[in-house]
Amino acid sequence: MPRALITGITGQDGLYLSELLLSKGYEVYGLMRGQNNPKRELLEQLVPDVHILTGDLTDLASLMRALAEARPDEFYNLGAISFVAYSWENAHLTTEVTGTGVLNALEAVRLHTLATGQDVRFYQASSSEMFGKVQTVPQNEDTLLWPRSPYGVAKVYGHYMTINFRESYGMHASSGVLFNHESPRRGPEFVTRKVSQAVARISLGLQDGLVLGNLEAQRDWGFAGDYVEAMWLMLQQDAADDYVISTGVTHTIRALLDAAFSTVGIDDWTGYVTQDPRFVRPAEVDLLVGDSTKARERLGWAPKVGFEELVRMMVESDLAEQRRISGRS
Ligand code: NAP
Ligand code: F7E
Repeated sequence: MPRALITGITGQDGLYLSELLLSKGYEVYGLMRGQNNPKRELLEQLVPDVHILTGDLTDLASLMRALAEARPDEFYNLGAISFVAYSWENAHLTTEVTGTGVLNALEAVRLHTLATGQDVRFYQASSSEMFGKVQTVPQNEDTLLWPRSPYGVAKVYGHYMTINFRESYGMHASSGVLFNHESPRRGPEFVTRKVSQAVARISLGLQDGLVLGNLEAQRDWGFAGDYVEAMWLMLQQDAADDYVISTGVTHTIRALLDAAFSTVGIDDWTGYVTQDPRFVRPAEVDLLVGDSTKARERLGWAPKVGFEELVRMMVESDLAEQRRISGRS
């Protein structure tokens, strides 16, 4: 039975990846931080077969302990401070967790292999935010990186450190440059879930309107369930490498609003949405659209869920949740 250790187990991707690996017969271990993590209950409810270990990406010894206990064949480093807007206000902390945390994870794996002789394949959760002020459209594995946020800068560090460990120590370390991927499990601070939750509440008469920032930004949004499959595929290859994972189709926030409001029968949303500079970022990533030709040709990976279906899935899930919470039909 193969064994996997996942950091960021309580996050959106950690949940989907653990379900995927459990369905493939893996023994799954998940690293959870904090002495009383509020997400523990949900984790135990959704994936009761995951073995929970405590630890933190900023604490090398805790990672070493987790590795000694899990003895994984595969290590998926999904843990990060992942909210871009927050990273300007907490730049140093973001650097420590999202950037230096990758070095800690790589070092822990390298030292574990030296001590035990066990080879561990490593996955790093890199991000399209690294492309930032995009130098080509669409973006692929050769596009120059030009991050626009402390989060993006930290991810660039982790990305190059992963490549460096592969080249310096021959580690099977792969980096997935994933474009935005969403789901009903997306945190409510991200724009897709903020919109799907608000649209559900507005249609049930629980909320009057929605306040957003920049409506012109464009994102290449896919479904998280599809993207974790790409992570797993990368670690099944003979040689480690880097891959862009995306749908190749981009939409504005306005198009997201069109799709979400139309799900509840509202064609003109302008009366519900206002803009506030509070949600506008100091530097924006205007146009993200990925080219996943390499992943398609070498991994045989392609996204299954399209934009409209994804948005409908999220709004319908939030409608069900809001009906349950409020008792309204
Ligand atoms: P998420 O829902 O925000 O989950 C982040 C996870 O990291 C949570 O489990 C969180 O734990 C954990 N974490 C935070 N600080 C930590 C620390 N100091 N030590 C250990 N773990 C820590 O993010 P996601 O959407 O699942 O994304 C997974 C990974 O992919 C992240 O690295 C993200 O940056 C990257 N990524 C995401 C996307 C996307 O569109 N979703 C795209 C590209 C790359 P708590 O629950 O305790 O906070
Ligand atoms: O913003 C605009 C905002 O916060 C998307 C993370 O998973 O994907 C995610 O980062 C866009 C931006 O995601 C609001 O300005 C407008 O242009 O949903 P988001 P993100 O910043 O793209 C990447 C790939 C990651 O790696 C990250 O970890 O939407 N926007 N108005 C808004 N965004 C938010 N959050 N809230 C608004 O009110």
